[in-house]
Amino acid sequence: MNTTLAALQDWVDEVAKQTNPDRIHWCDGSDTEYQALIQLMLDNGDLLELNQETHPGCYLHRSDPNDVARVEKLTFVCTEDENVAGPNNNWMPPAEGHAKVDALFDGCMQGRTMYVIPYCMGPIDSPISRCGVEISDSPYVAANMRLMTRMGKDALARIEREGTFVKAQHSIGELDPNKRLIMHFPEELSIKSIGSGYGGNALLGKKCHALRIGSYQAAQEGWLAEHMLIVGLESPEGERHYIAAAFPSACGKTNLAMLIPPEQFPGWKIWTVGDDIAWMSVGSDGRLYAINPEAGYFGVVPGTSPKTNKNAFDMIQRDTIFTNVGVTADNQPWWEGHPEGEPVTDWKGNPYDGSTPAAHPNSRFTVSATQNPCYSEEAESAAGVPISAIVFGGRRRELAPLVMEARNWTHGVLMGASVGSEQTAAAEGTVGEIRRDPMAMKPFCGHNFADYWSHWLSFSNKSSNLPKIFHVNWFRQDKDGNFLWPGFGENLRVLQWIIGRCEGSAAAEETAIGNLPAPGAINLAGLDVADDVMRSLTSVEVEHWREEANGVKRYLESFGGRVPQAMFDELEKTQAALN
Ligand code: OXD
Ligand code: MN
Repeated sequence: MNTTLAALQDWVDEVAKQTNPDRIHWCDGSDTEYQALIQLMLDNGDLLELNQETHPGCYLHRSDPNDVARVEKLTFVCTEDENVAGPNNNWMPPAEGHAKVDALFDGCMQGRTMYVIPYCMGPIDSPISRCGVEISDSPYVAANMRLMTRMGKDALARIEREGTFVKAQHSIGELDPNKRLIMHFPEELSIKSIGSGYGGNALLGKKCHALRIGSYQAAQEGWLAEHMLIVGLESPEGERHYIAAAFPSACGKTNLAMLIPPEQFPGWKIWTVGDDIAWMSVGSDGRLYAINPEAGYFGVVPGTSPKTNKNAFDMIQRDTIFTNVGVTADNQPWWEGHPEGEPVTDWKGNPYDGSTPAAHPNSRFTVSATQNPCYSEEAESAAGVPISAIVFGGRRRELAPLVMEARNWTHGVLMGASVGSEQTAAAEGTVGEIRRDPMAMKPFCGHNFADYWSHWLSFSNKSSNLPKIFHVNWFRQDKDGNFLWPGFGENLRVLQWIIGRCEGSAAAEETAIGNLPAPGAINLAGLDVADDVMRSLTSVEVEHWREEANGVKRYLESFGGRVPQAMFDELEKTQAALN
């Protein structure tokens, strides 16, 4: 017996019987174990050692070239009633889902070690945290889970105490896209994923548990599981506000979570609590409190430089697993946007000839959050951090202003539900196409969006002390494709206005689509943004917004009768004001 919890031991025995591994290893989460996993992967070729003088503790993993992103078309939510999964998910009845995926799992671990990986999503002693156990035949997954979650014996002890855990079964299978399935069974709190070793498909604590299973469970239990960073902003006077912000994948969440204040903001400090996921729950004072269920970052590498994100750049100089970057002649990691060196080998291991990027556009770093220079100790707080503002955003070259504030909670939920964004490389699909991505949860909401919105709306009955809701867009472009707003650290100017709105000190103008910054209300000191550019960033193009409102209405209607009427009523207010 490796655990006192019979339900866990029985499940592990069952999976072992089905998959037939040579060995079973129960992960304890120790440093010795991590080093042994690294050594094993160096020996078997899963990892390559990078230059240990310049990058101590850094390694490179090269994926199968057919396995470099999440695959939404192979991702399913299996619920008894199709309407529970909703039109936003690929659906299968649970019995069929199990049968299909189990056929692939049969005997798949022969010749391999099966890792049993107990993990806790969130601080070990937080009531908001939830646990799971991942079973995987990939040492890469075991090592990454050690960086990304609280993994090992403390998690196991909590699981044994509570008696409940999410069952997360994974195998890389044959890494064959035709034999790949990522199945979620929210009603059973279980996940079965096979055929991929890519982070979002294989590190099951992250998207599969913390978001898909999490969002379903949160709706049952009265909390929120969201695709949001959590950042703390400290003013020179020492006052801290925490903001939770949702952006679609690869839209700069990690950058915003660890931004460096512009030099015109002396004394301001930024604290990162999380860069991708927030679990939030109403506290006894009626405020919304957030924890980051993760303990590490699985961030997009290309573009990371001292100019764009010095904190991230510094953080990944040591003890980092790189996936699918290029390497230089002296074996340093290299990617597009790296400030120095040049690649000699691309992410596939071929000689670099400049015809295609050296690093895959979705190449990633995995690193412990504690290496972040602005890591907040509050990330370990059992109570979580109080959220002052919720921010939604997308990547839109037109239409959406730099920032707007929702009229009230219901309008904020509608704003979140209306998020549209250009597709990025984080998932398979056509990069650049606009798609609706409500609350940046399109790929991650584990149940019907209509029910998810109802759940969001229900929070206005739980408290009158909720955060204000905003929408931002860092990605507006002119006709020639130049960005209108400098972004990166300068985004603090917008966050400062948001905090000012929460405190009642920043000026705004009411418009049909929400409250926009009054002229001069955003601090532009030392920034070279022309007046007319600022005007177009903070004005409402009425005709275009009328079309947008019609598009949002059609989108909401596509979810049928389950959509709460309050969403349509709120949209009508916007439409009436636009007319
Ligand atoms: C991620 C994603 O990896 O959103 O965080 O794809
Ligand atoms: Mn993400």
